[in-house]
Amino acid sequence: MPTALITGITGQDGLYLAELLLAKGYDVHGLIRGQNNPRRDLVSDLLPDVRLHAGDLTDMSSLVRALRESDPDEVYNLGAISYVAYSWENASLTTDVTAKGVLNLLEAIRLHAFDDPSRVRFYQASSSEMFGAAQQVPQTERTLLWPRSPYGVSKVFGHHMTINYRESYGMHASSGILFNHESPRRGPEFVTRKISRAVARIGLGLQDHVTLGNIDARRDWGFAGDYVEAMWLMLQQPSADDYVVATGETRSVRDFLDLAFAHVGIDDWSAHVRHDERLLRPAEVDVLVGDASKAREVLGWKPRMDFPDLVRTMVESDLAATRQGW
Ligand code: NDP
Ligand code: GDR
Repeated sequence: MPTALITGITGQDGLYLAELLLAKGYDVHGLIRGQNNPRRDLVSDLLPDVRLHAGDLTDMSSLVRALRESDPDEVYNLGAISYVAYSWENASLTTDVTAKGVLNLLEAIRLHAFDDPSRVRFYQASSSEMFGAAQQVPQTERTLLWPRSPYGVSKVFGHHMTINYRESYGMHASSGILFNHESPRRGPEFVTRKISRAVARIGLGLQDHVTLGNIDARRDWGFAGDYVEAMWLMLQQPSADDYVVATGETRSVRDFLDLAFAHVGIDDWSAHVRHDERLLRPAEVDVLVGDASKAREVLGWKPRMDFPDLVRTMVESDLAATRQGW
């Protein structure tokens, strides 16, 4: 039975990935931080077979201990401060976790598997935010990186460190450059879930409006459940590499609003959406769209859920949760 250790197991992707690996017969371990993490019960209730290890990406010895206790064949580094807007307010902390945390984990693997570091396969959660203001459209694995936030800069560090450890020590270290992916498990701070939750409440007459920032921003949005499959596929390849994972279609926040409100029978949403310029970012990423040809050709990966289905799934899930009083 292969063994996997997942950092960020309490997050959206961590939950989907753990489910996928358990279904494939893996022994799944997760790193969990904090003395009283409110999401520990969520993981234990949903995935009772996952074994949790206390640890933090900023605490190197906790990573070494988690590796010793789990002795994994595969490590998926999904842990990060992942909210771009927050990364300006806590730039130094974001750098400690999202950038330096990657180095800590790579070093911990090297210490743990000192005889042969390539025996532990490593996945790094890189991001389309690394492209930022890149001029090339669509973005590929070769596109020049031009990050626009402390989060994006931190992800560039982690991305290059992953490549460097592959090249320096022969580690099987792969980097998935994933474009935005969403689901009913998406954190409520991200724009898609903020909208789906608000639209459900507005549709049920419990709320009047939602306040947003830049609704002209365009993203390449896919479904998280599809994207964790690409992570797993990367670690099954004979050699490690970097892959863009995306749908190839770009949509605006306005497009998301159109479909979400239509789902609750509101065609003109203008009275229900307010603008607050405090929600604008110091530097915005205007348009992202990925070219996932390499993932398609080498990994045989393609997204299954399209944009309208994604919006519908999220709004329906929030309608059901709101009706049940969650
Ligand atoms: P989430 O924000 O849902 O989850 C982040 C996870 O990181 C949580 O489990 C959180 O744990 C954990 N974490 C935060 N700080 C630390 C720390 N100091 N040490 C250990 N773990 C920590 O993110 P997603 O699931 O959406 O994303 C997973 C990864 O993929 C992230 O690295 C993200 O940056 C990256 N990514 C995500 C994309 C997306 O569209 N979702 C696209 C591209 C990349 P806790 O519960 O304790 O806070
Ligand atoms: P993003 O996701 O920054 O792309 O990072 P987010 O959903 O936060 O923003 C997407 C776009 O929507 C605009 N926007 C708003 N965003 C939020 N959160 N709240 C608002 O009220 C709002 N109004 C408009 C933003 O300005 C932005 O242009 C996500 C994260 O998961 C990262 O960790 C990941 O690396 C990238 O996706 C790929």
